[in-house]
Amino acid sequence: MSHKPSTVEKLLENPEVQEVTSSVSRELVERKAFEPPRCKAFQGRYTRLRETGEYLFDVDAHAAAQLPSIIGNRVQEITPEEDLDDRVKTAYTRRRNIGIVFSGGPAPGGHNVIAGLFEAAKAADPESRIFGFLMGPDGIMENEAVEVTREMVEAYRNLGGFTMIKTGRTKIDTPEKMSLCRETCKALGLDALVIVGGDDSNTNAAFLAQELYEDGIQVIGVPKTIDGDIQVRGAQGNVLCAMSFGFHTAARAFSNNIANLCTDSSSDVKYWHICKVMGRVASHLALETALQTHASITLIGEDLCNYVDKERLERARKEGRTDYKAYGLTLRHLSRVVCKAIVRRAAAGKNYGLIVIPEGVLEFINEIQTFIIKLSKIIAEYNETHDKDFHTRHPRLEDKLEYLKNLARRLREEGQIPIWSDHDDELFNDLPDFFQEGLLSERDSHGNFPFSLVETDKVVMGLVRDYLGWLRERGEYSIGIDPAYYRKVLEKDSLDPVRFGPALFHNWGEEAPLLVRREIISRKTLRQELARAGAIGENEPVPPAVEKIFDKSVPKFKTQAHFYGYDGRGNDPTRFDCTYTYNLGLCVFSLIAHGATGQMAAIRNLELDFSRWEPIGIPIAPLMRLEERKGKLALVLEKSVVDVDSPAFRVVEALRDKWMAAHPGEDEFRRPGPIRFSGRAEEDRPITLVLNAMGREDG
Ligand code: FBP
Repeated sequence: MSHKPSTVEKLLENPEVQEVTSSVSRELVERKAFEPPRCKAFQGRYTRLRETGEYLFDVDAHAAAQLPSIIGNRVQEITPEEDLDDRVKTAYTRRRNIGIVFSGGPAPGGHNVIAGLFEAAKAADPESRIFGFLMGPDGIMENEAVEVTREMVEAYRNLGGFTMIKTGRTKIDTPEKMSLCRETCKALGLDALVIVGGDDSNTNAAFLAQELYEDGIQVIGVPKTIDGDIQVRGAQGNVLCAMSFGFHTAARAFSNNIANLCTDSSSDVKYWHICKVMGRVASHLALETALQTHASITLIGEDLCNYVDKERLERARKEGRTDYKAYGLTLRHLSRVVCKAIVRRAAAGKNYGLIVIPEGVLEFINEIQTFIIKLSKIIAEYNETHDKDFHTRHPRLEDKLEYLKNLARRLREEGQIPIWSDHDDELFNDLPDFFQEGLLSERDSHGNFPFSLVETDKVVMGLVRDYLGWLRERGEYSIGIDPAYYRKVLEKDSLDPVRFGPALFHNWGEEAPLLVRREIISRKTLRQELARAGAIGENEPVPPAVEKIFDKSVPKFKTQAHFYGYDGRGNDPTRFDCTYTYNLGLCVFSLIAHGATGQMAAIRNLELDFSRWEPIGIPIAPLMRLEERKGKLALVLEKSVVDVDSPAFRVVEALRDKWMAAHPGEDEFRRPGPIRFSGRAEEDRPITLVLNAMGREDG
């Protein structure tokens, strides 16, 4: 039935229709009204900054040489103050211009960093101005900025994304780019610049702090990334920053979706859902997802890479040699780990489940990591020595492969130690096209490998499928049959279960799910084995009920692939992230107001109850290490990967078998539910933090 236009117009004028079609949902109204609590340090009129020598760092000599003005920085503690002496108060409350930029991938909570900074700056002096640089670091270099207003702050308060000023991934890594930044800071009369970003962006912050030191322009970093890999400890192991912001929200968002798949999977019982989750290198997001959902299998790269192939080692030992290739993770081993779990669940009668694969797992696989490093270096060297970059000159996969083949030949002929040998070329050509394409993808401006573009799950699952096929041929992969069901099916056709049971199952007589004997892998072998055991005569057909049981034992391995990344990254922040980021914004202002530079704003005790949160400034320069980037060694802020000795990992390890639920009973899936903004159901911090806090003496 169609409505006349006049009817539709009337409908659109109806207030109820307007309400339900408005972009302002009820959830949004409630979200915006939330006022994140201030931690104790920010409940006074002012704050005080105290340097502490309590925390030591292992300073890298290169960092000391390249960042001399900020290498001696110490941890700064922020405490509340009702009054300050005149000199400090004048500095604290002076009018300031502060620039802020988002850098790298979006992370829920960024807008609240701006909100906290804006409110603290305006409270100190209402004339102070905050400028938001547009589209990431490019905005600084091109002086593309907007002045942040109270309306803008209100419009984006507690909302996800970096929508207000957008973001970008440009690295400020040349003297020319540094000069452009200086020009912009001077043109806007900036007193301070705030860089909200991950390891690479905080690296940018440290170099800019050094560069702008003489100009008196302060630079402060803020730990952002859903990957959760900015975690800072002092040399004695004391936790200074337990987690970057955005991690909790992304993990909760992924977990809600994955938990829904757990429900679907255990209802329809026919699919294995393969869930790749973001996290460029570190598996923190996968670990938290495991804790949130209890998925059947969760791979953790940092754990798997410690693998030692004992059989291979033993073989070599007997031959009187050491086989170094026995150490470390290979694609083959990874697929075996997954297969083992699938086979165990199948034996328990469960031909379905959830596998969580961190996108960065490739980084932990020996052979792939070698390819990533070699190809990054080859591409970087090519770009440095040619007019056109590698990808423009070699647009198609065939062109790239041709280039690599010629490179291997040329290096062999020149007698050089080859970065790309004929052997590399052969191994690389054995990989599927889509995977080759992924490994040859364009690196970002920081030289990072784009893990999110590689179909890691497809590679791993391809191998899993092949290996399962092989196991099936050997009769080692079959679905366990419930003994009661077996009896029922046979008795329905007036057959004696005891006549067929011993011939059909290798564990006949047990109460556990019954497993078809290994010799029986087809209807043909079924007939042969039943006849051999005397359960049927030589020329007698297999009874349909027995065939039905056999068919039921044959696994069909059906998968559905999912990728969780950008969706969680764009989610509106949890209350934890809203509160964390708002306080980070307040912390940034305190650091600036007390003259700090080259520091990263952080909250100590984030893993404990909110009442114990303590804002601090962490010196960035002493955290820098030399790492290979774009084929060269460069100073960068070290990424934190999952610590396999941490309580969070050890708990997951201990419960792994329980969550795999390779038994006929109920699955152990957990339903974290959607992120809730109101009510008491939402947890107040990531489970990873809760567990890791238990490992702390003061926890
Ligand atoms: P940041 O470290 O910049 O926060 O980004 C993290 C991340 O979301 C990774 O998890 C992912 O691999 C990558 O960004 C994706 O990058 P892009 O946005 O360039 O596709």
